[in-house]
Amino acid sequence: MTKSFTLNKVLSGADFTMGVATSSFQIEGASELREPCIWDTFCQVPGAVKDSSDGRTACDHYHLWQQDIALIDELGFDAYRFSVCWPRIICADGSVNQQGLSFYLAILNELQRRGIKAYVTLYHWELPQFLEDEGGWLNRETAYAFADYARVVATAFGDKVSAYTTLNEPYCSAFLGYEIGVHAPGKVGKQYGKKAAHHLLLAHGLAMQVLTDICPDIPSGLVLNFTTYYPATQSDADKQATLLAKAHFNDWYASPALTGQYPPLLESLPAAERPVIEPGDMAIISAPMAYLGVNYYTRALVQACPGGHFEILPPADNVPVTAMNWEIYPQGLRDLLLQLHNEYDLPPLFITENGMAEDDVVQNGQVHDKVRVNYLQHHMQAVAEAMEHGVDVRGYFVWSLLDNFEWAEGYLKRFGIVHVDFDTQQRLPKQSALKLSEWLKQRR
Ligand code: GCO
Repeated sequence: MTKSFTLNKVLSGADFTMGVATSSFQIEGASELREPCIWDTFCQVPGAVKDSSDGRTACDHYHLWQQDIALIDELGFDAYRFSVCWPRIICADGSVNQQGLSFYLAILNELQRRGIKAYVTLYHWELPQFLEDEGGWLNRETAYAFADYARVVATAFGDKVSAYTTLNEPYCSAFLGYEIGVHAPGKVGKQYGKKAAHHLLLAHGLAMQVLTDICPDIPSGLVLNFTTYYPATQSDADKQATLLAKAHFNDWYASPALTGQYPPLLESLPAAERPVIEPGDMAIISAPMAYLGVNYYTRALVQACPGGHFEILPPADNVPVTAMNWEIYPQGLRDLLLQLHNEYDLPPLFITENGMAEDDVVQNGQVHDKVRVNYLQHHMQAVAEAMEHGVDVRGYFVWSLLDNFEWAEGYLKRFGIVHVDFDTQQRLPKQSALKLSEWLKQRR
C-alpha cells in the first residue's frame, strides 16, 4: 500500500498554485502539421537518442488533448504549464500557421472553461530548423526572431493566459545543445556554449519587452534549472570547485537575468569562450520579471581537478537515486531556495518543475510508484520549509503529467504521474497522481 499524502499546511492555502507541467515536443506528436525543428533533425542522428525514437507521435496529445485536459481537471490541479511549439506557429516563409495557433487557442479555451490557469512557455527547446540553418542560437538574429514569434503568440492568446514563461532552461539549450552536444542541435565546442547562452538570454529580454508591451497585466518571467552544488569534501579546493560549478551552471543564467551582470567568472574565461555582449544587452536581459521559475531535480557533489577545473561526481553507491541515476535529495531544494533568497533580490518564485523517473510497471491495472509518491511529498515539504524561512514561493508544478519523450533518453524514462502505453496511447493515472489528487481535493 502506498501511504497517502499528508496535508502540508503551508502549501494548502488557496493562493498557492498547484499545477502539472508538460512541453510540446515531448507530448504533442503531429510533427507533419508543422515546420521541422532541431529535435526532429537530432532524432535522425544515429545514436543521438538512446532508443532511436523521435517526436513524430509522442503522446499524440495533438489529437488527445481534450482527454488530457479533462484528466488534469479530474485530478484537481489549479494550473497547467505547457509550451507552445515555435515551428507550429511560424512558417519558414515567415507567415503564421493559423492551424497551429488554433490548436493552442482551443486548449486555452478549454482550460478557461474548466477554471484551470494556463502557464504558457514560449520556448521549450524546439528551435525551427530553418533558423538553425542560419546559425541557430549562435546567430544573434535568432533572438529577434524569437521576439517576433512572442508577439504573434501574445497577440493571439490575449487574456486567456495566466502567466508567460519566455524560455525554459536556457542552460540546457546552450550547454547541452551547443557545448557538449548531447541535446539538439548537437554542436560541440567550448567556444559555443556561452555565446549561445547570451543570445538565449537576449531572446528572453526582448520577449519580456514584447510581453510588457502587449499584455502588461500578465505575469511574465523566465524558468531556470538549478542543481544544488556541494563540495565533495571540506577542502578549500573542493569548496572553490563548487563555487565554479555553480557559477557556470546556475549563476551564469540567474545573475544576468536578475542583476544585469554575468558572474565574475566572465573575466577569467578565455577570449574564445566569451559571449559577444553589445551595449545595452545587459539592460534588456535584466528587465524586471514578475516571477522566476525554478526547476529542481537533484543535487551534485563537486570535486576539484588539477588546473583549476572541476568534476561533478556521480551519486555515491549508498544514496537513493532515480531511474535517471539522479540522487534523490529533497533537502537540496530547500538549500537551493534559501541560497537564491540570500544571494539575490528575487521576484516571487514558482517551482515550475519537480519530479522523477521511476521504472514503473503496470500490475493489475495499477502503477504503484511509491518512490515517486515519497519524492513528491518530501520535495513539497522542502518547499514549505523554505517558505517558513521567508522565501516567497507562489506555486509548485509536478513534472510531468504524462510519461513522454525524455529527450536523449527517448521513451525509456518515465517521468509522468500518469502512465502512457505508447502502443495504445492509453493513459493510466499512477498512485502518485491518485494520492496527489486526494490531497488536492481536500485542499479545495
Ligand atoms: C528539463 C525539461 C524537461 C525534462 C525534465 C526531466 O528540465 O530538462 O524541462 O523537459 O523532461 O526536466 O529531465
